[in-house]
Order: sequence, then structure tokens, then C-alpha cells
Amino acid sequence: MSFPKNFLWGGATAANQFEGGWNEGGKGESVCDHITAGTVSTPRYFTNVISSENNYPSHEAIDFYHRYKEDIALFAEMGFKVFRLSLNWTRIFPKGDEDKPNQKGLDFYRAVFEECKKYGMEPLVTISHYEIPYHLMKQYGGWLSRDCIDFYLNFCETVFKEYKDLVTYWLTFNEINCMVMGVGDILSGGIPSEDSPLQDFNSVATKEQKQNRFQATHHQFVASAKAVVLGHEINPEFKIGCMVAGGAIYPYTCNPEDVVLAQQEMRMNYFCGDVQVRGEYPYYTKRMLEEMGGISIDMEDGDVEVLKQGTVDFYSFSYYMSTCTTADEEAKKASGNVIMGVKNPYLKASDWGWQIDPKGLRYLLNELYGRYQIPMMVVENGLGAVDVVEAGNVIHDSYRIDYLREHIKQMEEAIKDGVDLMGFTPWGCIDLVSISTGEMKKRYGFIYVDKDNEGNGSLDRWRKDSFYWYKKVIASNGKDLD
Ligand code: BGP
Repeated sequence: MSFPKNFLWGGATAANQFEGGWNEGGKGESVCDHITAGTVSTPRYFTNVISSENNYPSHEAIDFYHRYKEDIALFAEMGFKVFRLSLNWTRIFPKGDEDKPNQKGLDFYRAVFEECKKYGMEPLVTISHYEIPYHLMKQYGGWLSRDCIDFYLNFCETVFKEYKDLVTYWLTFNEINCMVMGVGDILSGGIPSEDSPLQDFNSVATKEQKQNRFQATHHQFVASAKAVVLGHEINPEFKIGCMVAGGAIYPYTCNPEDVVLAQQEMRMNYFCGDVQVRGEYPYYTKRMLEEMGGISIDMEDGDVEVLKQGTVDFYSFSYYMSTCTTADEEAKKASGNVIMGVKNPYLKASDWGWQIDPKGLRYLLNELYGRYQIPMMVVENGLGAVDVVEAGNVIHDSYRIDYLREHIKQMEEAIKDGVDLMGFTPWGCIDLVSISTGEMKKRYGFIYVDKDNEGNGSLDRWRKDSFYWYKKVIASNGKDLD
């Protein structure tokens, strides 16, 4: 048997993309409640004023807030051992800087976790998933301000104590490296902004933007490390992980220029992990920051020690695709750009331009495990695709099954290689709002949600073919993949 006996099979979600109930139960406004819907060709916008003219997908999302019992029952039917979800910070601290939490918010998550436990499902809780209180962004400057560290820790202390007997697995920040790469300026960093489109991965940043990103990320590193220490004090059984946006990056050719460039770009995988797993900035930091135009990170006395103390128990990451890189501008143009890189002639891409590469997952798992030697978990993976509903509300999503099957096979190979892999939670186990485009049309789920891009639909849930397939995969502990 390749998958270990207690392998954590499950699925993943995030509050702002599936919870809805944005102004119910005393919840405050999150930054993402100010972000409009877009499409693959129209960017999402951040607006300071919430206007009834715009469509803000987080407001209703797929309404897990009111339907959590039905949804968790469906996850249980598939046999989930673990369910990854995130907390809406503003449900518990509506503005973010209060001393006392909002009881109704605490009650909601308690009810959700108890529902999971009823079915023997472990919650895997992302404390902050692309979500920061709007007030903290406006009043303090988001994660650019050190004040956020204390607000975050107050939030952590509250939830660690409140749920210490219900939750064992925690992730401090979702895709912490996205802050450094730019998409996080508004989403994860809450770095103040006037009304503006969300940045894309390929945009060129100014020196000031880069400076802010690294500074804000440093504050998150310190916050994460302090949270790890605090969590272990509150319950030594807690397993607290980091979460990094993963991707394999290959040289486009065997030209050593491309090879060295790819090696450097792979640091997008390592930079944050190096700090959060090893407890210190990596050896290449000084030169890397110098070459970015002379960026410097302000640290306070004690930060170095805090990072050393608060190293994580496991490493988790998302994996959707691989990309290629080349130093040759002409080759770049000729090959055509895809997300974050150059088109790989050996791979096919999804309708959203994400290159599908199951072997890249085995490659990355080996690279990461070889570097860190701590348990690994793949907490996001999947195919964003358009689904067609046929008569009787059936959805034949064989393309999604193919995608997941091939990735599971490669995880199995990695386990055979010797990687200590704890679990797998494919993304958007129930259809939800896409973070990059704000659409419903880009679906990942085993469960179809009847809602379209304009917000029309019954919100009914229907089982796709992949639902029955994944149920078999879990029941056979990864043996039956047909
Ligand atoms: C990750 C995020 C998720 C999720 C996923 C898929 O980067 O952590 O929140 O949405 O990507 O991306 P998208 O929704 O843009 O297809």
C-alpha cells in the first residue's frame, strides 16, 4: 500500500470564496468584500465604496453560511477525513482591532467544527486566507504596519483557545509567498490602495511596491512564528503549518542561462518556506534584494530569535501547474506567455492558461521534502473548468477526474520516493468563486453549485461524476483510481 494508513484525504475551501453571509451575525467588512467580480479578460476591481451597481462575489458566494450542514454531509458522503476551510477574521473581530471577539462569529465556527467532528472529519483551518479586515487596511495600512502582528495574534489566541479541543491542524497564512509576488498587495496584504484593478502575476512592480511587499511579508513571518509558539503553548498537540503557492519552474532550454534563471525563480517556492521551516532568511536574500533595486527589510530587535523559535510543524502548498522560464527575450515572445512564464511545448493548458503537469507535482514534492525534511501536505490542486449540466442535473466531468487521477498517481510516486506526505485536499471540493477572476464559471468542485457569473441560480448542490469517483478513491485509500 502506497498511501499511509492515516492519509488525510479531503477537500479545500476559503471563507471569502464560499461562505457568503458577508454582513450577518455581526460580521464586519473584509477587504475582499470590496472586490468586484471579473472574468478571464476583465480584471477584478477593488472599490473603497461598496456600491449596489457592482457585483461583489464574496457577499453571497455559495452561501455555506446557511448551508454548512448540507455541505458537510456531502463531504462526509465522499468519505472526507479532513476539510480545509478558513476563518473570516471579520466574523470574529469585525474591525480587527477590538479586544473582545464577536460571540456570534465564534458560535458559527464552533457549529461548523462540531458538524465536521460528527462525521469524524478533521478541520484544517487556515487562519488567514486572502482576507484582512477592511478597517485594518484603512486605519493602519494593513500588513505594512507592525500593528497588524498584535491584532493577528489576538485573533489567533482567541481561536486557539476557543477551538483547542476541536481543531488540531492549522495554517497561519494562505499562500504567503503571493504577497511577495504581487497578487497579494490588496488580497493578502491589505496594503492600502485607491480603487484599482487587482495586480496580475506578470505585472512589473515598482521598487516601492517591492519594498512594501517584502516589509509586509516580514510582518507576516513574525506574526506566523509568534502564532506557532503561542499555539503550541495553548495545546502542545496542535500541528501548525505554513502554506505556500507552489509551482514547478523549468528551464526552457538546456542553455545554462535558462538553467540558472530557473533555479533562481524556483525561490518563489523556497523563500517563505526557508524562513518558516528553517527559521531564518535564506543565504541568497541579501543579493536578491540588492538586485531588486536595493530593497531593505526593517527588523526589530528580537525578530531574528522569534523566527527561529516559531518554525512550523509541517509544510503545505498549493499545486496547479508548472511553467518554463528563459533568459532569451525572443524565445519568450515566440513561445507565448502563460501564467508566470513561457509556454511548455510538452504540456497542455486549462481554459484559463494554467499548464497541466502532474509529474511536476512529484518533482516539487521531492525538491521540497529534500530541502525541509518535515511532513508535507498538498492542500490545493485541481482543474478549473467549465461544466455542462445535462438533463437530470448530471455533470460528466471526466476531464476533472483525469486531472486529479494523474496528480494522485504522482503523489504516490513521491511517497514511493520516500516523501512523507500527510494528506491531500483538492481545491474547491464544492464549486466556489474563483479568486483570480471572481467567476463562478471556473469550477473545481466534486459538487456542482447552481449559480452563474451574474449571481443567478437556485444554489442547489448536485453531485458530479467526480463526486462518485473521489468517494471510491478515498474508500480504497488511493488504490482504485479508475
Ligand atoms: C489559490 C488560492 C485559492 C484558489 C486557487 C484557485 O491560489 O489559494 O484561494 O482560488 O488558487 O485559483 P482561482 O480561483 O483563481 O482559479
